[in-house]
Amino acid sequence: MADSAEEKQRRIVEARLKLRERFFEKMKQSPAQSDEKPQGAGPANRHGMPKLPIGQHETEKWPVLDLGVKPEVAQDTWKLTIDGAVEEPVELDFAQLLKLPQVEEQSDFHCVTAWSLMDSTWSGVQFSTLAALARPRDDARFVMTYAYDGYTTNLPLEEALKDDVLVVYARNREPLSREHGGPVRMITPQLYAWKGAKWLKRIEFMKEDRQGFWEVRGYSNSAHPWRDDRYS
Ligand SMILES: Nc1nc2c(c(=O)[nH]1)N[C@H]1C(S)=C(S)[C@@H](COP(=O)(O)O)O[C@H]1N2
Ligand SMILES: [Mo]
Repeated sequence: MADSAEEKQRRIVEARLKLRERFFEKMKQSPAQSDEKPQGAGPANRHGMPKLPIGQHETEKWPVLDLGVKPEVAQDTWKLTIDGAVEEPVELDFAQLLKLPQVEEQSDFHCVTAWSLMDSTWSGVQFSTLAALARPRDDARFVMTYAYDGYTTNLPLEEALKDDVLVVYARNREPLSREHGGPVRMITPQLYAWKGAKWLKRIEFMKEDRQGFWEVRGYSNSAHPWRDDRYS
């Protein structure tokens, strides 16, 4: 008999939290390091340096990570809601997303489970463009993103507004497949990849920080790969 979705998710969470335990064991065996410079082999933005953050290895094939469910969201029924602490709540469909200023950007994708997918070309819209549409109020300082599989993840506004944080629909000019979060997902190249929700459904601007799915379960709230900042 097929496992229930809850059972599947429970096992995924258990496996990922075991990785977290192993990381703490390793940390205990190594001396403390200063946070004055990023821990890794290249600059934080990399800019052409073929180097990885500490503890990461490069992958050629793009792995799929989720909570055991891959929601089927058709491009022509996909909708994105932007609300919360904003002047102008927005609802966008795919055609409207395409009418916004489009960007194509190369960046890397670092998963906390230690693989990095380097040099992808992403097509989409900057998060900051979507924010500009909704006009966050002065007291908005954080965002929560919600996905069609029930996943959530939170970000400080200053991270979300970085130029390379995109809401994307294509990688290397191929439409995003369902398993990778198609039709539309978010990417956060300067943070671990769990901060980018696949099957993006809603962006909520918040005055106070709240934690998302993995953050509640002990992943770092800040999630900086260049500081080896994986778990809290
Ligand atoms: N909706 C949703 N988004 C998600 C996840 C998820 O389970 N559900 N997993 C996160 C994690 S841990 C990673 S590493 C990346 C994985 O994206 P990929 O499956 O395309 O490699 O998506 C992130 N976004
Ligand atoms: Mo991940």
